[in-house]
Amino acid sequence: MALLGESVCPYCGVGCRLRVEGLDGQITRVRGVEAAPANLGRVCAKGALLGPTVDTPDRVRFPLLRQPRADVFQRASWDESLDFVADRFRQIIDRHGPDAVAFYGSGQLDSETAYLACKLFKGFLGTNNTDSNSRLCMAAAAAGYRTSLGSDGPPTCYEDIDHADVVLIIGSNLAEAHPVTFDRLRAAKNDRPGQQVIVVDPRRTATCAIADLHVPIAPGSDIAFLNAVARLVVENGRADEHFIGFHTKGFVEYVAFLMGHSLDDLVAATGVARGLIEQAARIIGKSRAFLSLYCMGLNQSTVGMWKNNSLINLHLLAGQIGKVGAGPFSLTGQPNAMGGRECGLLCHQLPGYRFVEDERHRLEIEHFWGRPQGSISPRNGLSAVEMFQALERETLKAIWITATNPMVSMPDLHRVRAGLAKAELVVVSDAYHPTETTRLADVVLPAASWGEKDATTTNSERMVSRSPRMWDPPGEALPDWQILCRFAGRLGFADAFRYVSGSQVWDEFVRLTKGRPCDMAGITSSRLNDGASLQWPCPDQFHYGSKRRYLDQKFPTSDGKAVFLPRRHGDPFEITDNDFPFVLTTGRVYAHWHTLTRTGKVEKLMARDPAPYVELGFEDAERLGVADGDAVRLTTRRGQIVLRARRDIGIRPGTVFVPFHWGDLFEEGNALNYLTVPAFGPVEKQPELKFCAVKVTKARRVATEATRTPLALAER
Ligand SMILES: Nc1nc2c(c(=O)[nH]1)N[C@H]1C(S)=C(S)[C@@H](COP(=O)(O)OP(=O)(O)OC[C@H]3O[C@@H](n4cnc5c(=O)[nH]c(N)nc54)[C@H](O)[C@@H]3O)O[C@H]1N2
Ligand SMILES: Nc1nc2c(c(=O)[nH]1)N[C@H]1C(S)=C(S)[C@@H](COP(=O)(O)OP(=O)(O)OC[C@H]3O[C@@H](n4cnc5c(=O)[nH]c(N)nc54)[C@H](O)[C@@H]3O)O[C@H]1N2
Ligand code: SF4
Ligand SMILES: [Mo]
Repeated sequence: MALLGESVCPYCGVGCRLRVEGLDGQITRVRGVEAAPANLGRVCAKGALLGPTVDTPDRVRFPLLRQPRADVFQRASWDESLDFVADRFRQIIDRHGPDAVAFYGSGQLDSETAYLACKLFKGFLGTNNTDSNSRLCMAAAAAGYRTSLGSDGPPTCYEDIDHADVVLIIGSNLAEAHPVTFDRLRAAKNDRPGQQVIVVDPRRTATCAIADLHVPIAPGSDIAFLNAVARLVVENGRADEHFIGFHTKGFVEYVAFLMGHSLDDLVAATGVARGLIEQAARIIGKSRAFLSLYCMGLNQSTVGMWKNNSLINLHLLAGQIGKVGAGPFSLTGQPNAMGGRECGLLCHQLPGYRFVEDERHRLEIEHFWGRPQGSISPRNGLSAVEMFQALERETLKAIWITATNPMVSMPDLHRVRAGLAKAELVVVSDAYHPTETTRLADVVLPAASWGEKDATTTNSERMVSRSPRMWDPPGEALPDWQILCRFAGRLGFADAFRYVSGSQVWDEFVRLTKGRPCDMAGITSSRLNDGASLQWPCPDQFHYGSKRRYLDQKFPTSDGKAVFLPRRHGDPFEITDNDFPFVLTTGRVYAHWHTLTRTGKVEKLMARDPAPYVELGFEDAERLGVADGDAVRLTTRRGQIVLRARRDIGIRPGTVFVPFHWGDLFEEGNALNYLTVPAFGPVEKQPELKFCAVKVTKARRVATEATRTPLALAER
């Protein structure tokens, strides 16, 4: 058995460092690296079972071109396929202008690719239509940090878990979605029995196993909960007046706002007993080191940014930020959702936490890229949901999709399918084919995946690491950044996209972060290639990186003060009524990663969670006459699906939960996101994936137990 290398896990944002061992071209063992601060030797089942995902029969090995007017793909050469795509892009831009093309990427792209996609589309093609699935994931957290504290990026680190005396887990199912961080918290709690854990989630999830207090609020009522807690903290005399006076602004208006709402009204909106909220407020008010961990339960909402602001208000009120063991810690979903934001991949961003709408930022980037003034459009581009809507309206003509599977993961899939059908050109770069999205593409490009390329990523705690290439990609597959460079060359930009290595791309990018809040100028390729992992800010190459931010309690706002932002509780976009009386909320299970292209091929993981299901409360199930395993039809204003029922005593009455992993390849037309609503927040533009109104009825048809459809191998 030989060591193949040490690499960051390609799944969740915990960013575990893994030791990968192999024999005769096969991975034989994956273990956690003891010295890695993210995981201290731990690993979860998904990471440990990466082996079977690498060399599968459905890996894309060569570029594939759809045959005209047919549903078959033909193998093509790189030259042929990229010439074709470049010609079509050029024609479309000539006819309709640069905003007729778009790049839809992913928080799973390495920073090298995210940076180059931004450079090519924003700097050279002249459109800000680059966005990523981070829009469905972290946009509200990014906007929340920026508006409250002056900059995106968490102030905290994993070690804070060991120092906190109170941990609030709100809208996060840590045990299943960030299992290694959960294990660390459990261990910390065992070592320090005084540590208290509060979980705020409409469901009694696996995370509640370590909760001292579970507050099962009504879906969507986080702002009411957080405002009620804040009001009680003030009333209990627990506000930190010194911190508030010196380091914040807007406190007077904030308190007036809190006092302007009756506690009874706030409590009523949360749908839980007042005593639970009082208890939470007492625990939080007395805390000496208060840490909160939060994720999609806060972000995936039309008021996601407001939920984030409300949570940060609570930290400011209690002076619980910028010190050891304390702070609002947004858990990142994907392995490089942080890096994507640093590189400026979202449609309102530019590299180094800069913004499209800021003229000075545009000038700085244009100058750096050697582009004439005015090359970068001053208008924000289309965000994720808007891209697919624009395809259907035919204002967007071409889309390049990389490292994401929107035909499973976007809300309102019937519309997504219609959008893709209307597109003049759909290019998908993926590691596997078919996926629900590649089978709707005109061109499928073979991407080198985890272990097959050098790749730099930033995890939840701002830790930047480089994962090495450990083996060769299959067939002619290439790293995503190289595919983009080849494409850029064909569009006439060869000089600006001539890189000898990913290291060179990275070193160019980090120069752009010099002096910015996410300063990575000291995180050079030579340090990363030597195996160093460093947390930004890290301004020069002698700097050891920063575990925590804001320890001087100065915030990157114009006057150095953090801002209280009073946010009112309101209704979600689609409320329940007589026709659609249940709330449908959605999420994940431990064994699976997103749309199953990888974990769906691992026998042990499939054995744990073989098929989709709907979780509904015991009493609701009784009332509907539904037993465990019965078929249940879920109908919303957008579609219907049939799933097996799981009765659960831990879910709020009136709420049902469905995991989103299973797409059309598992059972045609029966994916969760056919039901969900595409409404999104006005600023952060993150869709409301955690809330829509649904009808639940008993069905006769039983959902299939089929495994993934046999692969259509004919075309290769
Ligand atoms: N096993 C596994 N782990 C993963 C992933 C995966 O696919 N599989 N994906 C990764 C990614 S990209 C992400 S973004 C993270 C997501 O990680 P999480 O956000 O922890 O996971 P979810 O299951 O999407 O949602 C978390 C919880 O939010 C609750 N919730 C729903 N509505 C509300 C609400 O209105 N308020 C509150 N307070 N809670 C609510 C749900 O009941 C659910 O338990 O996981 C990452 N880790
Ligand atoms: N209802 C509902 N919907 C949701 C969510 C929810 O909670 N509820 N969560 C949302 C969130 S937070 C997220 S992050 C999204 C995730 O949703 P997606 O991003 O669509 O899910 P993945 O399956 O991770 O898609 C990644 C794709 O990249 C491919 N791939 C793997 N490695 C590589 C590589 O190196 N290069 C390239 N080019 N491709 C590669 C994989 O095969 C796969 O097809 O789902 C969102 N959708
Ligand atoms: S916790 Fe996340 S990063 Fe760590 S091994 Fe599991 S999936 Fe990978
Ligand atoms: Mo995510």
